[in-house]
Amino acid sequence: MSTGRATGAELLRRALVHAGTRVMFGHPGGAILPFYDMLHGASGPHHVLMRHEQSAVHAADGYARASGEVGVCVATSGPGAANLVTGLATSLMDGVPVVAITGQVPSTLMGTDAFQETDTLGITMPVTKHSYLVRRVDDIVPVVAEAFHIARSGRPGPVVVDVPKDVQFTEADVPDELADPVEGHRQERAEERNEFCFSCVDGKPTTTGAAIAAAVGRLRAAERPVLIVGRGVVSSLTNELVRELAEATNLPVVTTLLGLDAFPTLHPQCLGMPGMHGTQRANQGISEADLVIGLGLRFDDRVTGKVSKFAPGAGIIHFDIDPRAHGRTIRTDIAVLGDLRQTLPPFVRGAREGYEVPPAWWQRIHQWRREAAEPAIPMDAHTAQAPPSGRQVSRALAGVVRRERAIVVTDVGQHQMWLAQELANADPCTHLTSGGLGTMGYALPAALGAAISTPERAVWAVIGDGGFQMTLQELATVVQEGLHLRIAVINNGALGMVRQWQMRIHGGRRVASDLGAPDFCALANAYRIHAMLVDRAGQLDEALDRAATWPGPVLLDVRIPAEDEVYPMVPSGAGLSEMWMKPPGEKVAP
Ligand SMILES: Cc1ncc(C[n+]2csc(CCOP(=O)(O)OP(=O)(O)O)c2C)c(N)n1
Ligand SMILES: [Mg+2]
Repeated sequence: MSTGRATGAELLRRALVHAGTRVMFGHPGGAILPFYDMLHGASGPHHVLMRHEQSAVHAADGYARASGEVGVCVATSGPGAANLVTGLATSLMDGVPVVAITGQVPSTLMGTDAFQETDTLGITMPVTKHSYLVRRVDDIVPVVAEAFHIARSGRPGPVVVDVPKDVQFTEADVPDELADPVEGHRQERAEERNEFCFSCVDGKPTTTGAAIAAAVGRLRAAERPVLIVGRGVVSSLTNELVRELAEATNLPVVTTLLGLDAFPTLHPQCLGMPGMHGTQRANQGISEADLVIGLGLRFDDRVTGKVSKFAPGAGIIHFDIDPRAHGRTIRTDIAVLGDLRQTLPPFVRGAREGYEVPPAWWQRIHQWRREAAEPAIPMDAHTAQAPPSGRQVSRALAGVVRRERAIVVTDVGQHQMWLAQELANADPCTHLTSGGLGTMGYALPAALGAAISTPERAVWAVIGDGGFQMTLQELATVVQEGLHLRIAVINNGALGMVRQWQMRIHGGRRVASDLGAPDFCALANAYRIHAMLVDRAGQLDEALDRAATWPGPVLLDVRIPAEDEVYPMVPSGAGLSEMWMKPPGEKVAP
């Protein structure tokens, strides 16, 4: 039985609607035009015309991170599909659910080097959870359903669905299931179960229940435990459980870059970010711990520093849904495999029965906190006339973001690290950044996607002058969609993070890291966006307040000195306890 006939292109549109897609981000072209034709006069999904396909994936990624739903993007064959690659890799690294629809040349021309033909399946397979080439029109509906399932189940990630043009034109029966009501992405994800998981204790496979019991036992014996939380906590919506665990046991909590919104930054138990630009108390805490419990993180090299010096005296317990993450970078004593929504509750129940972190451990941590306390930044008539420092700007931005309970999306570089160090977030899904791939150009399109998915929240995009110049064409999309985005370009006239490495690690030899700068205000004005120049510290607060209340998109060109550097810093190859608190050679504060 069927509910009529439709072309493959129309089936594709209906399958997306059926999967809960309200918005998709794309850029058209010949091989995907039958699909675009079906959008003419259709009730949905709403299509946002991005100015570059890389931005389309980043926008879908920002949409997904801010809302917890699957982000959808669309591109044509050949150059369109190839432009998706960086965005797909970004989403894969950070475990973000995205479905990308691509047009392909007609089946009869495939393999002939046809106009705009690329092997999309081959190119995208290594940067996705899965890629499909749909050869038969009857496969469109089930493949789209499966693609959404793969994108959001397990460790979420991107999936590509490549549809040749002739398949889009072919007519077929409309399957009955498209008549069913749509449940919405978030709900379906919450109902998933991980019933067949196997875990490991001291290298021996065991059931997840036994591993959790062993983990509780290790915690009870711990004198200097540290909890590290990552993005898995945010994407599994277990923030509250983590807070319950921490508060019931008084555990110190370290939050990775992608876990900064997994636990309230200003909570007295929060030690901040670990790793290359982490806090002293987080890195020192890990280095002296006798037990590290990781929840939903990958222990990547930016977090661990030199692996042999990572938590040298600690047992490691690692909860993660992705079996590949266990033991990949560091030795793991207890690997608990599964969704945190299932594995965390029994662990929390066991942990809260009679265990509390010994006071001596907190005394040690408080000592580091006092040692590294950042002094308030003085502001007098003289300093008010000088350009603000990177830290000053980040602190002010963190303040406005906190007051507004805004979503903040950062790009990649020094500004990203300063803001991560200053962030004062309380809510999940409010700090978006490209952590794993470190993709410059991410912030503007991702912020655009977040603004569309979460209209009830203010959205700030904080972007370096280098990264901004990689995707700034999306200012046009911001205006076309009428989004009230607040954009702060942290302008040091340099590829600041590269410059810092050249200054500190490559003997001060600067090559290809000085940018100069165009007039970003004039550029914003060309897109009909209101813009303000901030080149004196005394202007900062007022400019941020005006931006926060401006009734439309607004851009701040914030000039900071190119010489500003991010500290603490763990130089590559060093252990976490060997961090530099100040530029090497300068006197370190006692
Ligand atoms: C697409 C891409 N190319 C190159 C890099 C390497 N990289 C990391 S940080 C950085 C400099 C970023 O400069 P800017 O955007 O101005 O930020 P800043 O560090 O100055 O705050 C570069 C080139 C990258 N992360 N991504
Ligand atoms: Mg810069």
